[in-house]
Amino acid sequence: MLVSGNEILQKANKEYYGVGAFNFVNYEMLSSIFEAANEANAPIIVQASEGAIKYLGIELAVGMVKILSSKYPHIPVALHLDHGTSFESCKNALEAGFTSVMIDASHHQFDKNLEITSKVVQMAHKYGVSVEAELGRLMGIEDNINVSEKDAVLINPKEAEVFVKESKVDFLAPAIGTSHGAFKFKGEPKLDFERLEEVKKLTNIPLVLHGASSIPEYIKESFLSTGGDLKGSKGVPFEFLQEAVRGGINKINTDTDLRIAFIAEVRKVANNDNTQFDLRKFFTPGKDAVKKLVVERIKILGSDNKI
Ligand code: PH4
Ligand code: ZN
Repeated sequence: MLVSGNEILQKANKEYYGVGAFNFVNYEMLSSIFEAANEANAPIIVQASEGAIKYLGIELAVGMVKILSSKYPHIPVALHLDHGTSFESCKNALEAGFTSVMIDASHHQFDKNLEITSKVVQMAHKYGVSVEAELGRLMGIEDNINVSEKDAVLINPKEAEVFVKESKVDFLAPAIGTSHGAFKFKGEPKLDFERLEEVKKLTNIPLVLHGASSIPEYIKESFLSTGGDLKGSKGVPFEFLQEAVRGGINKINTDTDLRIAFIAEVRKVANNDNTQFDLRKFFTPGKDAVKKLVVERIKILGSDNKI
């Protein structure tokens, strides 16, 4: 059933588990995510970025989610706008049927971010739609970074407290050292868990981890074995995800892992049979790989059997 993000994440916050938020850009990715949620008996968030919406068309993005959620009526699903860049973008999404939106004004100064976020919250709450905002910058932190450099990049817990109180935002994405894509850490993976715990203590709302892909060894291997190149790639280890959930993260964004898993299978088919041009022969193994990966992540986050 299509529900608001709040319905899914307030429960996760109370019961201390993490819900997977998976990006989709086509039917294959989306249906694999639903199949995985069904297998794991888990609530799920499916999310589309502005780029995904442009690629698919907003009607199709919403339509596919509605059709799939009526196929699996027992699964609580929220359709979330990922990294909405403006009030208009959030308005378009909620008018089209999204049940959750992110306004990402984190590149602005604190006051401006607060002003834009508050406006979106006022509008979205009239529709019963939940809102996510972000504070800090999504960037890896190196071992040799000093305190003031770190403070300039990562979330400030005291600011987070004021931001949440004044904006009435439902979920907050704190920058604690993750970044998007396949190359998250130059040295050893490192996240600021102390800062996370401080933010949770002061806000007590569901928190969101962006850039949470793990690039598990078997997915990497699968991509490399087909002649792909992922030199220097590094993701967020599974134990870090679990520590983040213990520290107050309830929504975990994953896109890169799914892309790599899917494309590795497509590459395999292309390499193994250069006469093949039946799309289904390429996409079926891709879908199976994505489903397996999503089930695995749901279990790591602890949202399996939470329906
Ligand atoms: N996201 C995904 C952003 C995708 O414009 P676009 O469609 O490329 O945007 O918000 C994440 O946090 C994903 O993190 P990941 O890269 O670690 O999977
Ligand atoms: Zn993100």
